[in-house]
Amino acid sequence: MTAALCAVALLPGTAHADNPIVQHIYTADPAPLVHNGRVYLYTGHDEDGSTYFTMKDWRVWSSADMVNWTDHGSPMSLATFSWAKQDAWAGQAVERNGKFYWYVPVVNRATGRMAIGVGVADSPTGPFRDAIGHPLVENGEIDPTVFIDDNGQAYLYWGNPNLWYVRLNADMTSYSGGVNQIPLTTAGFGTRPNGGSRPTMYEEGPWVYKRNGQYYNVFAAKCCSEFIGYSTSPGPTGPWTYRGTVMPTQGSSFTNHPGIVDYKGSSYFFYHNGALPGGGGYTRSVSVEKFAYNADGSIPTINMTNSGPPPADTLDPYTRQEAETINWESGIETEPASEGGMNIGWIENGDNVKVRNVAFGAGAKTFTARVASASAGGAIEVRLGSATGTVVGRCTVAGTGGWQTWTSVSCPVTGVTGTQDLVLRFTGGSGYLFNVNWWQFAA
Ligand code: FUB
Repeated sequence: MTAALCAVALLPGTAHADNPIVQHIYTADPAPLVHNGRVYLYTGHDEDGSTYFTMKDWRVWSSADMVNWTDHGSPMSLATFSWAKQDAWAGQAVERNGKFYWYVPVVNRATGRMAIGVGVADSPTGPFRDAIGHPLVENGEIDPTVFIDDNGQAYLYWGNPNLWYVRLNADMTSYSGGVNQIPLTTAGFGTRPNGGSRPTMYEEGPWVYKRNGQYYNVFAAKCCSEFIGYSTSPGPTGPWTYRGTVMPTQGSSFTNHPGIVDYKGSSYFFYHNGALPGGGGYTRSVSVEKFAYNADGSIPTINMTNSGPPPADTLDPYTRQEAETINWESGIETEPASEGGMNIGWIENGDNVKVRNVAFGAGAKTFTARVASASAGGAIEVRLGSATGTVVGRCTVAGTGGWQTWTSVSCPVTGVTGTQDLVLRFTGGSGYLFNVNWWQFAA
């Protein structure tokens, strides 16, 4: 993966790419959630070199600006559900009364069928635990989406090849009224060419939400390859009307998967494709595009881009920033840090991390980084603009005696004003140099 990502950094035209939003692992099946001024993004995780949907854990990321994403690691995995055998596939998280509920499909070891489990946590970044110790619902189908209506009634929808829902109780971990099937009519979900046993466009991956009194079901359509289509309804249980294409079949993955939120006054569409080196149908990556609804509430056609959305905000370098808050990286990996959160590691000579739209204002004078090294260390070059941009500071990192033995290093910086992209470029000898937990500038 590292070698492949070094290659992408060298490709012409990718220098300003913001998509895919994560480059150090493969991610899939995005499910965004806005909470307390941040976007939390829940994803699956395609294993390197996978030749099937070989997925063992889920991942959480967050952003305050839609261009720099913080890696929160893996707070939920197959091991969270003692009854789960395999296939950590597409889910969605929602907040209710200060708790976070994450609905996911996994294979039930006892039955060999796909079932929906629910994890619960006190924080959007977990850790998540199995809320009920058994499947919430099981009928062999996948891809739960959860939605809480204005009157407090919550719904869980899921399904492939059918489409189902239950009315969740206020505890979010039980339901009333049985399992209901949504009729897949061609009026509701479009007509599939040569559909056979699947006459409508609906395939999988529903994403249900409400906007201006209208209910939307955005879903992966047709197969294979999929496109993203959508239907609307005056109520949460239908009748649905097919409204057409959101995202055409694009990218080198035969699946796609939608997630939509409004954030800081704009609308964002999350999806996945095979855009990373080594990427494809089983090695996917999540990307995001900004869009605006049409005046009548319809969704415009959204195309995949390498550039992604413009920044929704600036990043403050005078507060502590996690090293794993990244716009684009080359060569690094991440891991849990002994001081909490994650750190970046596996850093070799020339690896670098870019952070976009950093508001330095009148001027920064000092750069500080929290570092650890079981080797001889190296140096952090503080650069502006790009990995080949002006070097405005250079911090030496000595060995600390361990990859989790942390110390802080500081160095002066000059000419760091205004709002700029920041690149931390790591230099040293051969092998792994050091880890970085966080960094901060002082004015
Ligand atoms: O990621 C595994 C499966 O692929 C998901 O559950 C589907 O939505 C498709 O993206």
